[in-house]
Amino acid sequence: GDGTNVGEEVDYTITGIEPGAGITEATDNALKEYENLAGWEQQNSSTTAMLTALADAIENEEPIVIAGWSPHFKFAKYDLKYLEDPKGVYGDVEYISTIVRKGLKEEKPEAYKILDRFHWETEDMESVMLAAQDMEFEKAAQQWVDENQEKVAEWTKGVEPVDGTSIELVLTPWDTERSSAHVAKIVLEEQGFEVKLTPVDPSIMFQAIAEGDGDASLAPWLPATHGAFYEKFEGEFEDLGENLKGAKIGLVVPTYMDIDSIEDLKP
Ligand code: PBE
Repeated sequence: GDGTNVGEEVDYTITGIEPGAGITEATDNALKEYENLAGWEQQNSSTTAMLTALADAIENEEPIVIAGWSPHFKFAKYDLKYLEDPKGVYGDVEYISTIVRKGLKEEKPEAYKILDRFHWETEDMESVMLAAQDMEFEKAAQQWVDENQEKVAEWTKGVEPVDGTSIELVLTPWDTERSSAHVAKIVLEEQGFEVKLTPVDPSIMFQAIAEGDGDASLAPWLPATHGAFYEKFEGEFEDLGENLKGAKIGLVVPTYMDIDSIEDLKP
């Protein structure tokens, strides 16, 4: 087909994820910005529901338009493509940043040092996410730590062990962030910290760090995905810079769909 009836085929619906996700807000913006999306809707429920709908569509080679992101196993499992986004609503390449509460550097300098150094590659995160398909995140993260002792040693070099100092890491409820949070937890625990992981929505994550309810988060996707939340609390937390490069969000379709751009989604 030439893509002219895609809208009708998918009932003018973008299959989204949780209402509180950054990508949900970006998709709401896309619905406003692209004139050709007039009359389209975003359906929000959960990542699990989106993945089920995607699996069903692919099984039947039916069209589907999802709110998608990478790193994520769906790209390894299925043939998928990002739709071009000529208006740049979803931003370009994203990075994941580490933010900490003000005062952490002075109060828990050893944790600060480790968090400041924590960075890894897309492949590292993906290997934890893949392993976690068959086991708990705790185990998958432990496996990564065991296999990457050199990298971990770089983060902990010269850091004095502590005796049960508590530290709270705030994360968002997606596998990318479960991976980084569990790896950081293990590394901090090996240094004697007592680590609590608290999953919250992206908007709450920035607020929690700004208000000092949590110590740190490895979960902000920037500059676009969580950019609005970031700006709202800017100056009220410390940004330690990227811990992973090369993330991305956007509208995603199976490669068998004969469209390339968001502008090919017809009203
Ligand atoms: N995500 C994964 C999240 C952040 C990590 C892209 C689904 C979001 O807030 O959209």
